[in-house]
This record gives sequence, structure tokens and C-alpha cells, in this order.
Amino acid sequence: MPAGTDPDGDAKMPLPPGTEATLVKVGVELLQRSVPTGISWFTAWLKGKTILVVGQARSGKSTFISYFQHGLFQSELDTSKTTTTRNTPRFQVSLGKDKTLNLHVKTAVELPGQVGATAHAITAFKKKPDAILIFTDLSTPLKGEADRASAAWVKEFCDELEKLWIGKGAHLNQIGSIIVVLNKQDKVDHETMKKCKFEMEKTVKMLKAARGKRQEEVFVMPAIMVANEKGHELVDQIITRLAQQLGD
Ligand SMILES: Nc1nc2c(ncn2[C@@H]2O[C@H](COP(=O)(O)OP(=O)(O)OP(=O)(O)O)[C@@H](O)[C@H]2O)c(=O)[nH]1
Ligand SMILES: [Mg+2]
Repeated sequence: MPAGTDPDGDAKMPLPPGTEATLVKVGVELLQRSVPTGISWFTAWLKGKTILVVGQARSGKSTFISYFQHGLFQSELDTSKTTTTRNTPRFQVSLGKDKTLNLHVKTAVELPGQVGATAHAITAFKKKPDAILIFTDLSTPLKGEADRASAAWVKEFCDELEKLWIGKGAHLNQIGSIIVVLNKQDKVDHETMKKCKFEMEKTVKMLKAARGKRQEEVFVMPAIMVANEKGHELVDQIITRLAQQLGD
């Protein structure tokens, strides 16, 4: 973790001049993407993981997949709504100074936000992915109608997913990682982020059968996915956590 940030990515002290540029560079150097070829394609085929990206409409799912796959980070854009399920081709992410941690991604699947939390949970149950990233938008209210409120969305998703897995036998559930992403931290103050994190952590505690036989911890992590000096750091922490839980 670079100097000047705590585990939530909050600034602890003013950064010395010029450090901002270094932070971005560190982020880029720690995560390297490649498309497998030859023998490494075969390894990737054997090990490849399916990662499902679900969550509130307009919360940043497509933006995340673009960064995850290509390492591209842009300013806030007028992106179009995703209207159908999208699957990426195979890619590989290598992490760490010596590239010792590798994540072979068979496909990252994004669901259209507009279809709602229950539909996302049904797809998550049917697809049986290796990991689920649940995207929320910190700038929306916590409570209210599920399609506009972050905690309500996550609660509806978790309730439905848990209901589907109960009685189906958790031993059949091979899930290795579930992460709740609190995105758009740049749009809210520290207090709002903390309150939302607390609420989400309470909600995900109800996941038991849906957490599968490995019963891995469900992490709740803030993110910023538009260009700024802290942005890479937070999203890289999420990808690192994913790789630690699923990595080869
Ligand atoms: N301020 C800010 N804007 C963001 C962030 N991440 C994404 N956005 C913006 O949010 C908008 C929606 O992003 P998308 O990635 O298209 O969201 P989505 O979840 O794929 O949306 P749907 O496909 O419609 O469900 C775009 O204008 C992004 O540039 C962030 O961390 N901060
Ligand atoms: Mg989208």
C-alpha cells in the first residue's frame, strides 16, 4: 500500500509533491494483463475462472470490467446502459512485484443493471461462477426502492441467492469469492462510506449456504473507478483480494 493511504484508501496525510503520478504508475506496474497464447492458453483453459459482475444500474460494472480486462482507466464518461449479458474473452492478470500471483479469467460476465436484484441472484445461482462481485453506487441512498438504493439492492440480492441455495446443498456450491464493491467513493464523504460499509457488512452476514463449502469471508471494499490519484489503488486492492481468494 503506498504511503499516505489507509486500508480504506483514505488519505492520512498530505502526499508530497509528485507522489500522485507515482501512485498511478505503481498501480499499473503491479497488475499486468495478457491474453494467453500457446501453452499458456492451455493452462488458462484448465484453470480459468468465471467471474460474475452484478449490481445496481449505473454503479460502474462495465467500467470495472474494462479496467479488469485491459487496465484502462478514464474520466467519468457518458457510458451506455448494458442491455444484454456480456462475456469477455479469456485473459490473465498477474499481480505483485514478481508477478507471483496469477488469475486466469475464463470469462468475466456482466449483467444489465436494469433487470434488478432478484434477476441477478437467479442468474448467479444458475451460472455457478467462481466469484461474484456485487457493485453498489455510494451516491445513491442506502434505503428505499431496491433499484435506486444500495443497501436495499444488496439485501434483495442476498435474500434471493440464499433462498435459492438453501436446501440445494452447499457442497455443490463451489463459490470461492464474494466481494461487495462500494463504488464512486469520490462522490461521498468518509462518514457516508463508513455507514454504508457497516450496513453492507451486516447484510452479507446472512449469507451462509450461498457462501458455499469454503465459507470464505465476504469482503466489503470501497472503490473509485474514474481517473484520480487514489483510484487505481482501491480497485487494485479489490482485484488483489479476488486473486488471493481464487488465484492459481
Ligand atoms: N464519479 C464516478 N463515476 C463513476 C465511477 N465508476 C463509474 N462511474 C461512472 O458511472 C456511470 C455508469 O458506469 P457504468 O460502468 O456504465 O455502469 P454499469 O453498472 O455498467 O451500468 P448499467 O450497465 O446501466 O447497469 C458512467 O458515467 C461512469 O463513468 C466512480 O468511481 N466515480
Ligand atoms: Mg454496464
